[in-house]
Amino acid sequence: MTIRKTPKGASRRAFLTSAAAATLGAGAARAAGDPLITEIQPWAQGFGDGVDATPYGLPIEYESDVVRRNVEWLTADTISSINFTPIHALDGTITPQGCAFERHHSGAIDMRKQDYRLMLHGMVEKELVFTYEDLERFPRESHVYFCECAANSGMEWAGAQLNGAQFTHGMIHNMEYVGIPLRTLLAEVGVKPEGKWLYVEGHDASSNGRSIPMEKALDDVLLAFKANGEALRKEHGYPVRLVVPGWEGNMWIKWIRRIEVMAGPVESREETSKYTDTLADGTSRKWTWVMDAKSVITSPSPQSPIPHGPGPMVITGLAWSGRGAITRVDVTTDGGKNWTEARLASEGKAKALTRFYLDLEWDGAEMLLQSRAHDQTGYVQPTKDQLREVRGLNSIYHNNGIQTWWVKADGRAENVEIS
Ligand SMILES: Nc1nc2c(c(=O)[nH]1)N[C@H]1C(S)=C(S)[C@@H](COP(=O)(O)O)O[C@H]1N2
Ligand SMILES: [Mo]
Repeated sequence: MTIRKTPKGASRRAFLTSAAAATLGAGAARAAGDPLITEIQPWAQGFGDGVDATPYGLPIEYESDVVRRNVEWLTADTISSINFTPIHALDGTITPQGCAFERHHSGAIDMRKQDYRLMLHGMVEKELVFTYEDLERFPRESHVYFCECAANSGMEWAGAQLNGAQFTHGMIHNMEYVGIPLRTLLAEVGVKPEGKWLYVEGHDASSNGRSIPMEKALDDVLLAFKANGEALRKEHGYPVRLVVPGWEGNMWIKWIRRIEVMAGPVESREETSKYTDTLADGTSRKWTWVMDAKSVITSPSPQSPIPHGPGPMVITGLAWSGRGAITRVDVTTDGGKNWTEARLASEGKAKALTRFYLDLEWDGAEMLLQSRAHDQTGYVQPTKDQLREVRGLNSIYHNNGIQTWWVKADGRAENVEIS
């Protein structure tokens, strides 16, 4: 077995300092003589903050490294750019909006609900413009869905590159949305028989226009205005965004401005020169909408080393599929020779993140950690080499290959590939 390490160079600079700063091999504190046990601490000798101190709370200062981060060399400016969810430091499945990755083509715009308008037009019986208040009067639904940018793991096609699950897999978030099924609004305007596609655009300067086939629009697409119980954050499309479950993030139009019913697709920039997959023979495949099953171990990982010696430890990660629910996740500690079925924290939900755990008695030896997702269609997450056989080396988008972390005896982990 060959281990291919992350190349030293520009990309290595993205490696977070939290890994280096972590204390390795520390033992559990003992009660006898531990002042934290035997002495009354300052926080027990006075009062804490009153309920008026924090009208809207932020994470405690000791968690201040759990933030979105950028990869500076990736984009020329921060206006048309992306940042990454700190998945290495989160647990459970819901991504707090405050640290959920952002992707903008012309920056996050500032818009008041009063100024919001949504136009439905084209091949419809009656063209209509809706205000935010209008939208609030339609029956609502609530669903948890992941949103993954098609470029997630895109920097890893040519080999192990970025040292951290945040950077290799952090173009993803998973939120509980409240919104109106798009089919409800389409029924309101009345789609003419020749209307087979939608063209959807945002209010931002980029507009990020995309074509969506009518079957998907009538199936599970939502016009969402709440995420994780509160209003969408500005970065995620306040006041209204499109939620296109299981499909690539680019189609999840933020600050949605208009929906045009059309006979065919527009073939806009975002679905021709971008978000297509260049195959081994140099041709490009378009309409790769569904995000195939994928998983990653979030801890241990390069930004989340094992902070203790041999003994009990928790391996954990995330799995998801745009085709339905995750039914099983396997974990290997020896680079794929032996696989153990991980424990799903709760039953997989369709098109939503699933948390998995493997509770391990670690012998202290180095490990080649991988996870492999299975979804309800029977699809099994491929290795990176299996993907390359079909896709070649010139792809950017839709990389759902199996990730390897090389965990050393001192608990540190590195992004590698094995063959
Ligand atoms: N209006 C508009 N919608 C947009 C974009 C944009 O730049 N403008 N970016 C798209 C892309 S490429 C992705 S991956 C998702 C990201 O959603 P997020 O910023 O909430 O993470 O939004 C999509 N919707
Ligand atoms: Mo994206």
